[in-house]
Amino acid sequence: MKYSAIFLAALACCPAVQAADHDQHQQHHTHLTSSPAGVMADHVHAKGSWMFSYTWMHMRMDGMRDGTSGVSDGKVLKKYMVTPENMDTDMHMFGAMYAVNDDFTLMAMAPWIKKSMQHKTRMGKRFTTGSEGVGDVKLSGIYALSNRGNHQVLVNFGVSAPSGDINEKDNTPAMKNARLPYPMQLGSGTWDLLPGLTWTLSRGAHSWGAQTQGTVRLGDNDNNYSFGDRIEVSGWGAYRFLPSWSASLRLKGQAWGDVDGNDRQLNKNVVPTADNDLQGGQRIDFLAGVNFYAPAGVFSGNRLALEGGIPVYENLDGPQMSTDWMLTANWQMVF
Ligand SMILES: [Cu+2]
Repeated sequence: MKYSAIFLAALACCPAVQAADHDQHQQHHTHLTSSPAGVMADHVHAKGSWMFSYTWMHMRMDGMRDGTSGVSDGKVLKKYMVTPENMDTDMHMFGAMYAVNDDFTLMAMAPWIKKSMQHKTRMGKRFTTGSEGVGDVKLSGIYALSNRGNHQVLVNFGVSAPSGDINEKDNTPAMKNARLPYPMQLGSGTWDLLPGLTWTLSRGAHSWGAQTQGTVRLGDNDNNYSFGDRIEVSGWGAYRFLPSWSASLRLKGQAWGDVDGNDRQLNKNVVPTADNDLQGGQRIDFLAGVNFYAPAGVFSGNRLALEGGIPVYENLDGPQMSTDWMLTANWQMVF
């Protein structure tokens, strides 16, 4: 009682504290975090509240790599008939979150994916293949082991359903309607487990977070293979430089395995993307982002976030396509 009286007295006479309290109240009310745009499932919501989100992700891949060094087209074409030159991936992800109670939030995510890959043949001819459609739908639960406003420890567990197509086809110079190689498919074809752990801390205008997430494939898909398991570890810091704006820096490391088994409609001697043993790797990305929170009023509860990054380390079972840069834009709306 005594402390709260002192606190109230301080509130009444100090505009700075009032502002800070208002800020905290607003953030608490809306549960919009200062985590970067590319970080998902990093928070829980207050009982009964909903969040809807839309995320657009773009990834550009350019050139080939074996281990940590680049490999020229010419070198790849000495062994293979075809080499990929570059690839663009766009993902439009629609998400919904619902808080069953203050410590447990459900999350669903449905992606629409578009991929395009440009190739060069040994004869010097160029061609492009594409795929587009629904990806794997993910359902998860996020449970707060510790949930004290400015400090949270969350455990995530989810499943990824095989809703994305693994029979994508397109025309190549050698064949009409050819089965596209592993990186061009839209889903894994398997049910996957998605365990994760998230830690976040905020102190005034500063906030920090760390997250690890796994993807564990269950069994083989209908085309006789499974994608490699994946682990991601991410750490970030953010700073609120204006009441409605924050900026973030993040390092994200990930490792993923080769394809286990192989799609019998693919010929691994033609192009390296069709070789199940040339799919695994490790990568560390450096990312910078900015978040905007709509001030109180009609748009209160809305957050817009943008994050872009480049790899600073890449080690691939190659020759395999090398990542050039990535960009994520995200809109969140809390009710
Ligand atoms: Cu949310």
